[in-house]
Amino acid sequence: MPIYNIDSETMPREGIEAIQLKRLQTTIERIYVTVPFYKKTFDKAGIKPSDIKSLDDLKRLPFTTKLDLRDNYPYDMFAVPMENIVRIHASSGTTGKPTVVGYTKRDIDTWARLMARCFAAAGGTSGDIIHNAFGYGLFTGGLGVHYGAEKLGASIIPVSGGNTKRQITIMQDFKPTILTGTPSYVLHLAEVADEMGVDFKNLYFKSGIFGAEPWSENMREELESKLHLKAMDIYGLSEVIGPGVAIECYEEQKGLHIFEDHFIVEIIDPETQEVLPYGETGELVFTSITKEAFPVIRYRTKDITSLNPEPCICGRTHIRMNKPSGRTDDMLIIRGVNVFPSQIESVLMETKQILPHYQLLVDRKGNLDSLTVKVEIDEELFSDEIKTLQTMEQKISNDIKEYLGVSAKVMLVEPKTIERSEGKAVRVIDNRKI
Ligand code: DLL
Repeated sequence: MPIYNIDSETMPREGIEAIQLKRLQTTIERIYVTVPFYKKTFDKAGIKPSDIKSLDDLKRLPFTTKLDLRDNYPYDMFAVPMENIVRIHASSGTTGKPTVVGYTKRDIDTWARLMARCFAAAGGTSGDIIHNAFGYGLFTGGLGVHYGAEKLGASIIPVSGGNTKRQITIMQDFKPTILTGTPSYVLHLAEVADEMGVDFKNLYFKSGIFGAEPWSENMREELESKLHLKAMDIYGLSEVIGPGVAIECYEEQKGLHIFEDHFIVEIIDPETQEVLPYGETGELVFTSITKEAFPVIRYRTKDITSLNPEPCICGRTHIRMNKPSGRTDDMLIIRGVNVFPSQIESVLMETKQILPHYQLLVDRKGNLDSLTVKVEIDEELFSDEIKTLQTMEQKISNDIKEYLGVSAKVMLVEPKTIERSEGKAVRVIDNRKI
């Protein structure tokens, strides 16, 4: 058993819940007196810290949203004085001001331990060399992974995103065994390796830890066969701590184990805000119970998934979340049909000769929405007759209609014509919003 698979990951439900309740009560008592926002919202809901007597009482507390964080920009949600803050990160978001998060020394240590546990779950040990292609900076990916790798005692290569050719040379020379990055950037790494005549088969990777954006099961197959490694999904968000909230295990790769000794998870119906039972799909909500500087209570993530409480073959007893399908604000509504980019990805990748690079364009003419799916195909096919391409476009369009119920125009394009990202991919261009 790896050193970081500590007892709390395998303890029976009652044990986890007892820890959660104690930590929740401590957090609520503290923030009631240190964060005016929470005092105000708890008072408004008529709840005092002493009312939290069981985990069920969590339901009585109000939700926190991104808008609340924006209203308290930049530091008003912090629960400690600025002299105790040692690190600040921010997530950009698409509109308006970024969301700012702070960490105390102890928070940085908690985060590093959580990330070390992620590595351990993904098969990592102190003997591993980790090639970290997550971006370093205000984004939590780079530094979060970095500190976790050091905590594990592994060797970290802080390459960050970009400078892609040099990354391939580093992979050949430094012999890293674990690769971390966004799935879209990692695919670009594979593409550049191919151009350089480097086959991942001859590199040294055993595990890949990919996240920060949704990716489908079909994308996992693509990544595993191209990169010759086992691909694990990692989930997290700046507001909750960064990467290290949940990860798939090496043994099963099915559902992401949530570190429940640090976070309480709920799934709600995004419309009615009612808490949903295990197995039902809805919006993920997190409460942090060990953070000092920036605790969040019932934070609405906008991420859509479901929970699975079954213990895993790896021995972990923590609740698993299924792979998120996307965010409520990324969901496209095309002529009344709801569809996530990751669902389109799944359909696209069922077709041979399609490359895993695509973009969705949404337009509105009059009152009618239209969806165009631009996807790259391999060179050989692209030089085929127009008629062959048209038949293929029609077939994919039919598949999308059949599986997802949405009409889409499919445009097959030449390889490398869709812009590559060094971090999170831009999957949707919504011209209705311009
Ligand atoms: O993306 C933290 C992170 C870094 C996670 C590295 C994993 C690896 P933010 O930039 O604040 O933080 O973005 C958080 O990204 O609410 C999801 O919508 C999305 N996201 C993160 N991980 C996944 C995943 C980092 N595995 C937002 N699958 C979240 C799907 C993901 N979406």
